Amino acid sequence: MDTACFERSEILPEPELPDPVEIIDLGKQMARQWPLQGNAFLKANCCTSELQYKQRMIARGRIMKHAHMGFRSRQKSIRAYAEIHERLLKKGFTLDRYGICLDWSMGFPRHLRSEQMQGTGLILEETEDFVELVNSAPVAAHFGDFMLGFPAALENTCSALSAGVTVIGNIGQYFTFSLPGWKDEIETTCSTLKAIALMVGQDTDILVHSNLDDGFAAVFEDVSCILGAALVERYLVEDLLGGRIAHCFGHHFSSPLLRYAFLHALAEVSPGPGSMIYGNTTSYGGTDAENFASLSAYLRVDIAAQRSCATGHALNPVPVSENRRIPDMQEILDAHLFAGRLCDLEEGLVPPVDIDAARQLSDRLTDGARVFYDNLIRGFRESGIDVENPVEMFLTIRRLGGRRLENWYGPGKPEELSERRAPVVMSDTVKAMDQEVSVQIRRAREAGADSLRGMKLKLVVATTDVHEHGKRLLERVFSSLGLVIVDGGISVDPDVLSGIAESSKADVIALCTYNGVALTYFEQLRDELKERGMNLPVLIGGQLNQIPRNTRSSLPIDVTQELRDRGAMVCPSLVDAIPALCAHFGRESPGDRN
Ligand code: B12
Repeated sequence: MDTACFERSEILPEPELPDPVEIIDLGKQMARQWPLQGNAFLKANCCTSELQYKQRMIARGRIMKHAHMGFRSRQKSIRAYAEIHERLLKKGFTLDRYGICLDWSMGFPRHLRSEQMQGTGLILEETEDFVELVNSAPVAAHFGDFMLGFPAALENTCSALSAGVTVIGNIGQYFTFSLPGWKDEIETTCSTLKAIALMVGQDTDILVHSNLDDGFAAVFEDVSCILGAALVERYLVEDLLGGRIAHCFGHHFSSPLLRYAFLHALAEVSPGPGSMIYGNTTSYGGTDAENFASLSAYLRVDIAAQRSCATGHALNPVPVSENRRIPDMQEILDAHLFAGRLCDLEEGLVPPVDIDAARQLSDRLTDGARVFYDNLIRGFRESGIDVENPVEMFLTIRRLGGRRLENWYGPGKPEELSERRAPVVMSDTVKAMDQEVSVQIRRAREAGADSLRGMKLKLVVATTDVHEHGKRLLERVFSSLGLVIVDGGISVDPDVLSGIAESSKADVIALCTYNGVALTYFEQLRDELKERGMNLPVLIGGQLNQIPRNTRSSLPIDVTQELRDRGAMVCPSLVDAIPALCAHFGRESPGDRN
């Protein structure tokens, strides 16, 4: 096959890129100044790293547990770190690790942080703050969000090592996440590579974590390409940088067979212990009671998978409030009590999947992944990329993005009349999205969407952050309802979005927002539009909440009314856009007739 799919100069137009040898040397030299320190977890378990601890747990056949925590307040996080562990212990259950969900403003270098738009996560100002948090209980700390992959990668990694943290990520986020207003990809790349080199330069094995679902797993339609991405990341971290990778996956894996088979396939292609297996968060869409069923469904599979193939991935029972907002302490505790009890009850039960079918699926995944990996390396080489240069490799993968990588290097057969390939193993995200599109089209038509047909309304669809499923849903539904769709971008800044709306002569903006920045973002967008003399209707949906600035509150609060007061067309669900559009453009919707 012809694998030279792009010109080097299109993707790497810089006349010169930083020298990777210098970057790696600098990072490694810093290890003397920033050596790994001890902490409560390492001391209590008499181990040098979480890797050593994981290997011990694998040998003992004990399944590890992970709790993700992301409160804004440092004091509350410290309390929760100690209390969740203690209360579980009293009930006879163990918690092995906490995932600390930093705020996205933490991705910015320290001196720029205070001016940034804040999300909902934890802000740790100084190294001492990392140290205090991590020593609040003898539980391993995992720092994976807004660490590697951001301009502050190096300074955050220094702080984490000083707190005795031995699993740091997140390579997945390097490839897909952006910070508002930050355009310097070279600085981001250098900081990330230096941070990895600093980890590699330690006397102990520090695991370089990657959450595949933060990376391309959300975008790829073919699961074998997701596994292929794990192979590529392993090559980057282990072969090029001399580190050790630990993968995580799970948000988008809903089908029991696929979830189970993927773990086995991952163990085959990337044998080092994994970090954690993330809860199937995309299946949380209902009430708490409904979400408990989702929790149970994926935990049963994960327990069975660990019993048949111990990989050291810690199970992550996600609290059932996940789809409403950041879970509170009691909700985290409840999910863990549920998981602890379920582990006991599952003892001796047969796995909830067909083992032979899982084995076959796992083989298909590994075969497809290897084709993806080989195609990508060959294709990059043929396009003039130095595949042994980590700066070039990291930047090229990030700049090409998931769609092109999958369409060009995927193992599936190319489809006629499209750039896509038929997936070897179709992702659960695609299946769920196809179903949701039909449901939403039907509901929208019932709500009177046909009266908008023929108007050729031009709708710019954008997201304020990495969450793009809502955007894709809107694009597909509204285009089949006869609207003209303009791509407003993912993680797009308000000034850029207003520019797109102006140049495309759009009639409406549809904005999806999830990161707890709804109000600030909307205000900035409205100001930008005003400056351009535009007064476009803006539909907005997703997670319409925010932590008010200068507050002691740790959880975001709903800002629906504030958005309405400022003129936004708030849409709790997609179908709410129909009466709003009908009213604005003077069309009658069925509701008007009642
Ligand atoms: C999938 C997911 C991810 C994926 C996203 C993958 C991708 N490329 O899209 C990944 C794993 C990458 C991810 C990352 C993060 N996530 Co997330 N994620 C989710 C999750 C599970 C689903 C969101 C989703 O896509 N839903 C699918 C859409 C189609 O459904 P929906 O939202 O219900 O949409 C309906 C309506 O809302 C409406 N709608 C939505 N938007 C719009 C817009 C308009 C105009 C209209 C008309 C209608 C409309 O239409 C739909 C149909 O009716 C939610 C939790 C949950 N279960 O909901 C958390 C969640 C949104 N994430 C959250 C967070 C905090 C993050 C991170 C910041 C975590 C971190 N620290 O790393 C990062 C984001 C980093 C960044 N740079 O932005 C929080 C947000 C918290 C809050 N605001 O209170 C949530 C709620 C989870 C939680 N409880 O902590 N996430």
